[in-house]
Amino acid sequence: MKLCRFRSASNPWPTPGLLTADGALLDLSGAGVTCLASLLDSQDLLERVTALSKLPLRRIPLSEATLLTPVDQQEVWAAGVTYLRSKKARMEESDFSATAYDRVYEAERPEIFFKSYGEKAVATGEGVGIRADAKWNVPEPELALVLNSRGQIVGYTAGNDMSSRDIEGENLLYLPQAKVYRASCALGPFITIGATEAEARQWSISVTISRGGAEVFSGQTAVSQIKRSFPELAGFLCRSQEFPRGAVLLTGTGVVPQNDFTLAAGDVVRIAISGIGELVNPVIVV
Ligand code: DO4
Ligand code: MG
Repeated sequence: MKLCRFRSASNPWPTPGLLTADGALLDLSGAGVTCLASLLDSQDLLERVTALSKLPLRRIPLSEATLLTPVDQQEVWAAGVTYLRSKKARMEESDFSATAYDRVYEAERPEIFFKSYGEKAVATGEGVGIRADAKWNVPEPELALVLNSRGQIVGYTAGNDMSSRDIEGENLLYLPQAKVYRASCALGPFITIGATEAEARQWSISVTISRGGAEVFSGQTAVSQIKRSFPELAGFLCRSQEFPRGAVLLTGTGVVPQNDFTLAAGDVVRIAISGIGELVNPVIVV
């Protein structure tokens, strides 16, 4: 089952929705659900959403809805160097930091960094940013774990952990600047609930980048290639930490364009995760 937040012509407020089998959105606000994060916090989420799906709620054709990010006020964090491909790419971009990436890939403790406030993340259709002071910019297509306020993984969404590779490569201490800036995080469009980790590990992640209508990069990976288990990543995020509104954890990238590739303003990045849907964003300079 897939949850989202959307706006429609008849309702300009962010509204929680459930995607139906025939591709419409059920307006969950008609059943008193006004906040997706609160719904995700339900003790028995699957049972609750199944019950909601049977109610005679208003249906909005997907083509008439504007999909928003599927997060409210959750913090967004990101794990890094969880795929061999990511470790290799980081080691290539920086002699200076190469051993740090090598070590963290093997270490018990994963790399985890703060990425965005939920309200700053951008939705499908909105611009993702490349920094005006960076020369080497790439998207990072990632599966994102959605956690409730009890630290339980309750769903999955797609994410783009936009990165400035020249800034990151210059000095590891510049990582927050390479990763956290305006429109550096895209999320959505749906949160898939009810899938086990084993099922999610069957999914594929693909990214295509087009420029002036022509494809300039495409790549693919499999969720099964993530080195660490989902509870391991979520467990480290929640150590000595609390998320009263829940959290989102990007799980790292397994697709990195060749080293001579950089994004340009006007490019369109399409990230598709087989169990979730497609996140599409034009690139803007910020
Ligand atoms: O340490 C750099 C960031 C790693 C990352 O974002 C990833 O592997 O996806
Ligand atoms: Mg990343």
